[in-house]
Amino acid sequence: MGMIFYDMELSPNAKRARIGVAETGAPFEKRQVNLLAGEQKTEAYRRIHPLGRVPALDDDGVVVWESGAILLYVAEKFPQARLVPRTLADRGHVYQWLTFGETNIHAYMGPMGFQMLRKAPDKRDQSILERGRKRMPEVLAVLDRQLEGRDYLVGDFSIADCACAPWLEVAPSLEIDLTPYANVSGWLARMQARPSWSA
Ligand SMILES: N[C@@H](CCC(=O)N[C@@H](CS)C(=O)NCC(=O)O)C(=O)O
Repeated sequence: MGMIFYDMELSPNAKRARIGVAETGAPFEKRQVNLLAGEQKTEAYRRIHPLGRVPALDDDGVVVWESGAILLYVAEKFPQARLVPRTLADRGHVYQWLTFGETNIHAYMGPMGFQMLRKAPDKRDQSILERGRKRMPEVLAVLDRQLEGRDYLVGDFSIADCACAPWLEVAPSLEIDLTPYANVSGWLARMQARPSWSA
């Protein structure tokens, strides 16, 4: 059966995991889950992901969901892809940025994306949008400092980059300006140039 990746083309969370899966070079089948039609909430799909979300990975019956967990899973399953560094110190830093992608980037941008993309303008919760726009400059400044003199977050490309970059691609549509963060913009362009970005 191989790997089946439950996906949604436009979802930054799905993209975080999809990049890592694609970087392994192993074949995988993408199955689109139509979030706008509510397919994620069907009984059948909840047997894959009990919360009814994307992404999820089914690797020959081993089902893993949460994009960070999928990234860690494929990094361990395909060591030849070198998705995590060799030294424990560097791996510690990769795990730090992997978690940062969830607890800082997705934590603000995920709820903003939901308001902007899924709700009519007059139904949007402005407090969620304001909170994100207030907090993201600090998050971006931290990323920008980390990327000073580095091509990727922990030196070589790793799952940390997969976890952090996809949400930033949609920053302009959430009225978050990336132009003050030149290192972040350069790194995002490097990520977008990798074949896995459009896998
Ligand atoms: N922390 C989860 C977040 C997953 C998530 O929120 N996915 C969104 C798409 S970006 C989703 O499936 N939403 C559908 C819904 O909640 O109905 C991860 O990183 O996998």
